[in-house]
Amino acid sequence: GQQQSMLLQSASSFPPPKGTKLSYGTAGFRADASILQSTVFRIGILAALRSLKTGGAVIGLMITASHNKVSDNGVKIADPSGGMLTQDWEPFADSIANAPDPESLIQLINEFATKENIPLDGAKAATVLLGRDTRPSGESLVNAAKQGICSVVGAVATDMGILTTPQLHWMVRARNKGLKASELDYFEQLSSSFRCLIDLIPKKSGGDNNNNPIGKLIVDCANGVGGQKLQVLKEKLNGLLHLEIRNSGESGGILNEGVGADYVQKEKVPPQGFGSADVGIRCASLDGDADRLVYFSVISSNGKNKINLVDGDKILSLFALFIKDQLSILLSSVKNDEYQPRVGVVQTAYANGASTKYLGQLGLEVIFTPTGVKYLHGKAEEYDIGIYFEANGHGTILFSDRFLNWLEEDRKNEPSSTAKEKQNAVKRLWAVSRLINQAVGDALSGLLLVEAILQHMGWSVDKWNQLYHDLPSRQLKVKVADRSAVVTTYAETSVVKPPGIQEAINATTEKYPQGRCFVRPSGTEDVVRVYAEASTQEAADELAASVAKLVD
Ligand code: 16G
Ligand code: ZN
Repeated sequence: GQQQSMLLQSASSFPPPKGTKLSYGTAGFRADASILQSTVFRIGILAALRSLKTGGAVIGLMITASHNKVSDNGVKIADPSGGMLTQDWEPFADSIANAPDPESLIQLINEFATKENIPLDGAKAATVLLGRDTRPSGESLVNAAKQGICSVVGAVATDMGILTTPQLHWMVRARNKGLKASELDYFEQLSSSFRCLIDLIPKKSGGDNNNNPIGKLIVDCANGVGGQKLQVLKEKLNGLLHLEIRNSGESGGILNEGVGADYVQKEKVPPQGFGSADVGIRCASLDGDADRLVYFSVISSNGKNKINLVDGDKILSLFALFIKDQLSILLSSVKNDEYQPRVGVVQTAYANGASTKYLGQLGLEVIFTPTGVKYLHGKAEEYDIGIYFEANGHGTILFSDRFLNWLEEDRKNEPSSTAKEKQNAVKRLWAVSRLINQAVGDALSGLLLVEAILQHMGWSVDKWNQLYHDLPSRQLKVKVADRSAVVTTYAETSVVKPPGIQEAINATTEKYPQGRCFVRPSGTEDVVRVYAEASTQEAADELAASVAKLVD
């Protein structure tokens, strides 16, 4: 009927690229932007179907290739919760992206719709929100997505323009919860909850808290979308945050080239535009779509500029420490048989061993999952307060409804005689739950939470960095013919295939004090990655190099 001819007609305008097989991967489809028109068009169709399948819930479609080079682009889907697309739809995403012609595409869609009971009669409405980062290819790819969405009868595409990835996820989540969900609402919620945390900082006797005691922050925005959005927040915060924005992309730098969180974390060097004049100042880097955040400070040694890196593990540790402190204030008078919120901290094998040890010493439960936000997020959801971070700077804090309801009750029923500090702890946790983006890791909301906690503690970046000392580590990548030949288990810490490799890795690792090493196939590139950790940098380098030879 009408539906079939609409699909057939629009699909013919988006022929798939010849000779490339695309895969949805850890973070959606990514490739050179020039070959993505057809893929994005088809994922537009998928997004509309996903909305129909979920009873008309709002779905997000984001055009970005994050920290990859400016000529790349990509597409990924946000589910109704604001989280990543459910994994059981990934095979469908793969198969429609690779369908060779319109006829086979439509056949796949019909089969899937039947199997999943998706009504294709146009009787139901579907809504997809679209966002894109600052890549020049974004606009035409958004148009391809719109055409895909609109070729499903009853589906409506709403273009939200240029956004950070986490903003789009936040909006999807808010829309589906019936909350205020515009970009302005996002900025309002972040800035008001930040303000609230600052207002709750215990006043030192005699002093006042208004002149931020920890000095300015300089932010490298990767020449991407984070720059313009951070500028808005800065204006809203009107002096509460002493902030200098660099690499905003507005004065000519190239997206992700020698800048951004991925570059800084992997290369352990200052980004472009940072140098010896910045020594001692607190600095941060966002990635190209502002869903990753790392901090650093510039150090000068023998005339060369290096950095002290404060990575995702340390952001996680700061958050965990703060949450734990506030909870213990709150729970100090709670009887044992009352509700005891469970806190879980989620990491991957890339987490520095020293961070895992530190978190354990705080008495927190630490859990490991494979790399990729969908795994960490899913695990964190199992707790009343789930805190997750990848070392690369992607992470957030999730609060269960049960916990937030309990907090709200507690807040209402707290007798006025209760110690003021306990009331304040309630308010702080409440503010954190509003400041942090619970849909997905968000560099902007994470940055504000770091800044609020550092001000609360009165800590410099160096003081924070000394929570524990990172073990020296090394990452390498090995180009291989077929990365899927390497299969891992136990949250990627152990190789099951090819046989014999894990034994060899173990034998090599044993030779190094505090040695730890694992290999895993990348989810985003045609490589196998090697990670090694040991008591000295030389040892970590050597261990990584020896193990790289084993997989070559
Ligand atoms: C993607 C993932 C990130 C992961 C990285 C690993 C999302 C949104 N992003 O960027 O979490 O750390 O891939 O890349 O899931 P790799 O598999 O190439 O090492
Ligand atoms: Zn990113």
